[in-house]
Amino acid sequence: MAAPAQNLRINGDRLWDSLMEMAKIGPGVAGGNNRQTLTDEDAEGRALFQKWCEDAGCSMGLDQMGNMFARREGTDPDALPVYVGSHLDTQPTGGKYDGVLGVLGGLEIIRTLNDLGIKTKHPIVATNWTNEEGTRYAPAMLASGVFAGVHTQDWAYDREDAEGKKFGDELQRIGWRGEEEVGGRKMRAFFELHIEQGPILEAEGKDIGVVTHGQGLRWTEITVTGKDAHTGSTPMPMRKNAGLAMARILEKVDEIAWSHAPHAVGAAGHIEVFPNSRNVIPGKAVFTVDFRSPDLEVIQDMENRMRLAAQDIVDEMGLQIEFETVGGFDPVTFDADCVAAVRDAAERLGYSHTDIISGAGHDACWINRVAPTAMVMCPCVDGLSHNEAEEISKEWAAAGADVLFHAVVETAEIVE
Ligand code: HGY
Ligand code: MN
Ligand code: MN
Repeated sequence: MAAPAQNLRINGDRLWDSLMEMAKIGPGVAGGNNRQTLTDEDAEGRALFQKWCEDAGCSMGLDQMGNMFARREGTDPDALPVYVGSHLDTQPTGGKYDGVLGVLGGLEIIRTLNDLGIKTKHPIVATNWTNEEGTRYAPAMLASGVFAGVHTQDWAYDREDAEGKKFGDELQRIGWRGEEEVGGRKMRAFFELHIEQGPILEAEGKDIGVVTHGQGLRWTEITVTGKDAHTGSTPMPMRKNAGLAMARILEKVDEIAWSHAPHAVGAAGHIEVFPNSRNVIPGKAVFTVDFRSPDLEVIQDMENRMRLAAQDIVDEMGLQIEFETVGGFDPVTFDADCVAAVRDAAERLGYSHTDIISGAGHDACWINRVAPTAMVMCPCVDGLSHNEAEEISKEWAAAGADVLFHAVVETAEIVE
């Protein structure tokens, strides 16, 4: 396949302006974003993305999970399209670039092809996957998971948020539930541009991460039940303190992750105690343990040891415990040809690059099950993400989008 000419680049200023424009929707309180899935802010961001795509001459497809597919026609309408995208939903205290860079990077490819009057054989489809973050509705990557056949749509529709609102009802309420069956689309390939969300690329002075693998993940929601009681008048030996049990279990989670240093990680980001009153010993604690590693056996070892340790802790304290797996996927190996297209593009464009394993989960991890898939990463400042202070440079954004452009267009085959 003919590669785009070396000097072909996207319009970095236009990409940056679009990022800043999208960041105005669902602003956080400290310069980032709170545009959680299926909120009115998510709906507003979707509408802006749709307008931009239609302004770029795309037709918009929308499936029953709210996944958005902006199609730029190729010269061969029967050729399998090349998909490129990520997610517009954010964490509650999210940054301006996590996910958004990948969606708007895909749109920028289409805008640049229009500017240059370049035709491709294969159509190109810029994509927004619903609910990648999994914060409001667990698990993460929910809609790309339904698309890839990992979850049923009915199960996804029944997922509830903290207020008991169901995913399917909220998708209907914001007006972004399409008619199209989920998962019917066949892809020639899928590419996703994403910020690294870790420190490696910046520390090594590399512009581009060529993502060869994604580490696996396990989310286990744990409910510990003790007994609400007065924090003042209840003698220590009589207490059934669920909060204390949670603290001891989380110490074990940390110890177990460290035992598999340097690649394994473990923590709990979701932590609740009930009734959460200053003078009541918590009778219940609910928290989600997040274990990750590039090695499936390590993930399984961490999970098994954590469950045994947690059971010992609650048995010794006379409390009850329940475990529920609420998310997870095995380590991912991306498609060698797509990965090579990314690496060759970085080389051709003269960007410094290194192979990297993704620490975070991405929609690409599920789409890799149904289409040849690869990812491009750019650095982020101090490796910080899932924090409103998340920051990248305009140059990093442009470099990542340039490499994405070359990999996508080479795969979509330019028609001279
Ligand atoms: O959890 C993750 O890795 C992703 O950011 N949703
Ligand atoms: Mn993301
Ligand atoms: Mn994220």
